[in-house]
Amino acid sequence: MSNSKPRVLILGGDGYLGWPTAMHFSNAGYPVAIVDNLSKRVWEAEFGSMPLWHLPSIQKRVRVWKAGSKKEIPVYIGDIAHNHRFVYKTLEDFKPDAIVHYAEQPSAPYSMSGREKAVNTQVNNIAGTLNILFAMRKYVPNAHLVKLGTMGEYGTPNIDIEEGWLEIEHKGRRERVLYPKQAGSWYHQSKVHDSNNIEFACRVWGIRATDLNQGIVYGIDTDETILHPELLTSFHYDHVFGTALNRFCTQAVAGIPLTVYGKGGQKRGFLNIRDTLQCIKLAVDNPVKAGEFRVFNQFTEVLSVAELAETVKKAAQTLGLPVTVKKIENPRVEKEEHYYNPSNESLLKLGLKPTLLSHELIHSMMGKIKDAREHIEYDIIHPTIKWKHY
Ligand code: USQ
Repeated sequence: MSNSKPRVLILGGDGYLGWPTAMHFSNAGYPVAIVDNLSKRVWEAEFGSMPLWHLPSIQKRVRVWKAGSKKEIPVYIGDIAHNHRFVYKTLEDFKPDAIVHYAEQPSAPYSMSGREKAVNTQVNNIAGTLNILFAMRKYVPNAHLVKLGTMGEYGTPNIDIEEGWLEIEHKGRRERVLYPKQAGSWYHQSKVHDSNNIEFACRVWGIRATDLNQGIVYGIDTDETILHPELLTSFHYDHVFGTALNRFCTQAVAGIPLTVYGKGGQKRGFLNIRDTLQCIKLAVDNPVKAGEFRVFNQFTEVLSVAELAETVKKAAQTLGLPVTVKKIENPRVEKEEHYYNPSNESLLKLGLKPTLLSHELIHSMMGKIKDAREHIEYDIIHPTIKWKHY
């Protein structure tokens, strides 16, 4: 690679993580472009699950970014899953050195809400990734794919979770295999299938790829979103797209009990949105060699859902907010008490400096949520999508 900064293409650049990632690279002087088909905005509308605050269009946000930073972020609007010609044309035109791939349907409940949504999720995610792989082979065979996978691909096995690969000994012989997957939703399964397909493309075509098995992201602000009110990113607290901590902080501000599903002993890896940006940058700055399928587990701390709720409750109480935690019937099929010991050494070795969950951080999130309090819709908080139909 030459001395100049790699050209970074962000797929899903209109999303919660894609937009802050695009600004982060742009701020650091990397040539950046965004690809998005705006479908997340449609999926939200299907459930009436709108973000807590109005999100300016992606075109508006790149204009605001340019006005402040004097840096351009071209936007390619198109569908990577259903229009391979669009993908080919975009890669031929922008010639990325790194492709950061967030352009997927990200919600487990969405994917579990019926046949149509399960099929949409898997077609969108798996076909989109396949089209990217074919386009890379044809136009940018040396580019590095940085793909967002999920910790949920592994499930919660009763053995330690390694980073993507497992050394096994079977009947006296040894092999390095992809770590066995026990995903917990059609969405998480789509990421498993993506990982298998990407590993195959690396093995057969010599593609370079890093699969980032990310935990549950929380947070609102990054160094770039705070530069202007219209550079903000999306924030969900609803039962379809809202994730645990973002939901709990909103519930605390709304004055309703925190919705712990089942016993709350479900353990997960969590990370702050700022750390997502650090991790992506570390992956892009440290590319893999041709043919390598590298997997990093991307989270900074492990907490149970009950511990998470207690942390939010205590932080809220120091602000004088009386918060209660309510264990409600679990709409999902998942272990509620289990062993969980995933490794996350690789990104730490590359230099990741974790931003750990603190009362200060929760207070800062609650401050932002409080400012938008009148937009909270109580009807979209309680979970109605069940993994099993009784
Ligand atoms: N949970 C509650 N109460 C709630 C919401 C969730 O107890 O109000 C529990 C769930 O039952 C689950 C855990 O919290 O055990 C996590 O749920 P979540 O909705 O925060 O996250 P999840 O569905 O696993 O998916 C999210 C993102 C997904 C990403 C994944 C990372 O939506 O895109 O891949 O986190 S991970 O969980 O590590 O697989």
